[in-house]
Amino acid sequence: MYVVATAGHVDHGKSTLVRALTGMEPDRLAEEQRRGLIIDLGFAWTTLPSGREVAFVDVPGHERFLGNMLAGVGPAPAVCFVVAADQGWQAQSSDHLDAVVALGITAGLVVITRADLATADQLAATKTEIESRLGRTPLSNAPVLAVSAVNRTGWEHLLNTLDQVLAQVPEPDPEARVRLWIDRSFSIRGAGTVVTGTLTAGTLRRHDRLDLVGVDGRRPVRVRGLQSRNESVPLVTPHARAAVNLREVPAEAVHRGDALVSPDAWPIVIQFDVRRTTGAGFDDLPQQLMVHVGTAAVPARVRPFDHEHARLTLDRALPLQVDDRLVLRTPGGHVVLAGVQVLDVDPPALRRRGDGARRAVDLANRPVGGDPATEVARRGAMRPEQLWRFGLARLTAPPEGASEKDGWWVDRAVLGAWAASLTRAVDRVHESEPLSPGLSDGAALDLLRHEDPPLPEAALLALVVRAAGLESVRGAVRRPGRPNDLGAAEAAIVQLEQRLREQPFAAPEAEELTALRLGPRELAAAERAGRLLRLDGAVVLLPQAPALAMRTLAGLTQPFTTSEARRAMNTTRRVAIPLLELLDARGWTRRLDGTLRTVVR
Ligand SMILES: Nc1nc2c(ncn2[C@@H]2O[C@H](COP(=O)(O)OP(=O)(O)O)[C@@H](O)[C@H]2O)c(=O)[nH]1
Ligand SMILES: [Mg+2]
Repeated sequence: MYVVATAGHVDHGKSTLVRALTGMEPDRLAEEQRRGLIIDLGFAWTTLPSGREVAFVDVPGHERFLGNMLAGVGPAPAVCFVVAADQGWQAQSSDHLDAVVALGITAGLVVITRADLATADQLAATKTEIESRLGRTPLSNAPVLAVSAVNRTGWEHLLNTLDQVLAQVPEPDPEARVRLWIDRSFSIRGAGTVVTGTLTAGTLRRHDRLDLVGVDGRRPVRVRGLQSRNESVPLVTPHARAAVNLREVPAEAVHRGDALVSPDAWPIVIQFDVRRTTGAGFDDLPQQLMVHVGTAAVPARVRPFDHEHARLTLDRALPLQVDDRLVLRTPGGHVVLAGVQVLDVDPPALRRRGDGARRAVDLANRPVGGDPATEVARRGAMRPEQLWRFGLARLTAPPEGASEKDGWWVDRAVLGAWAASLTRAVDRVHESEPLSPGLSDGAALDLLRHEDPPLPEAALLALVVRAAGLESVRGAVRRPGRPNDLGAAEAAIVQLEQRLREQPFAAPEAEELTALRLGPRELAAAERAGRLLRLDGAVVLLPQAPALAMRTLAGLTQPFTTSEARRAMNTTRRVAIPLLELLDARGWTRRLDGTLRTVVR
């Protein structure tokens, strides 16, 4: 199936043409039929003599309904531009052409209608005007033909031309991820919520799980049933008009401008950078605008970088990708101000003075379709899926300057810089704290997260450690080959350990520690390494001392005095008191009064 949107000034014969082509009534609302003016979108379809199926999205021509017109044309792959022979080019002919050009639609035809109402001169003048208006647009090669929908003159030529134009519309990709911009939502008794839209890529299947991206963010939904051309179908392939019956969501919760997307396949974007493609430059645009994309219309703030480039911040997030075409319009205004193309859906924060100007240069140098190498270099490391999500060319190998490592595409220069920075920090630690096991993983991550670019994910630390030729042992990054001991203090600690194993409660006096060159720093390092236990900072014992003390104390008559305990352990009050207090604190002994304790059993 092919999908064509109409465009053109009000009362030029768009709806009549669609009706004559399809035999269906595109003007849906009773009010519209009464007023003879369509204000919203109409839908109709037919099969051309060639067998080609075509659906029409009929749009309103009145300037007040430009928003609805944009929602109809936004997702359409081709356009049928209508101009009345007897009235010639009019104001909304220009507005609609601006919109079509801004949306980047290049496939289409121009139908001069109401030919029966025009003189030969009027017809010729209308044709000349159309050709000059289209001259400098991407539609300059679109065929222009005249018909009467009333007496069907030029009809066969119209059908053939439509057929040829559609044959040239690029084949859509049925394997692509889905993004169905919703144009209607209603509920049907017995079926529940039904939404409709133009499927331009990807395949919709019954029972599919999708994400609904709407005003309230993203929510998972399930496809209960599908219809195309009013018939139930198990799947819908592009291009097509699709009606999707959804589970898990009430009709009132879905609106035009919401989108059904493949789960986790799209960046849901609030802020992005764009390049102007048509219309006014950013120096001449207001800072508050209406952004139209797909069927959505969302207020946005503009931060211009230069005449051609700007950052847009939306009032709500939308599923967008690189190269999407957007229309900018004043809020409540009836004209298209400019067309823009999305360049970056994950732009860097602007912090310092001059960042905006630098960004303008970056964006100006960006090739159409994006540049994966720049994207990877800017972040240091990316998963290739992320690049695809942004809508960048689907590379199967890392771009120049990057390598594949553990499922990441890593920029070699950035990895080198991260590794160098980590090495410097580790060396600083080894130098200033020779007894420490190295730079803790937490400190290493903190360091790399403050680099430019920052390390994007903690899981990448191992990669940087490896690239730096360092090693990570028990939560610390260090130079490999460093002895697994306390360095210069090791021999003294071993000596002390040996003595304490023979006399577990004979804590060394200050002079002995000085002789062994064990100062507070070395003792603290030994304690951190689980080799010694310090009580009150000065009493140094083995970590096993409390357990050994318990064995001795359990052999005493209960309860016991501090002196009895001291004698049994063959030690001094300096050691016995803090040791007994530690046992109390651990709940291994209990204090009965000022002098008596008992072992807790
Ligand atoms: N004589 C004649 N009238 C036409 C033709 N096409 C449309 N009209 C009339 O023009 C008016 C506007 O047509 P309509 O399709 O509603 O225009 P739209 O606003 O562009 O959709 C209606 O009164 C139609 O009957 C045509 O080919 N010949
Ligand atoms: Mg109409």
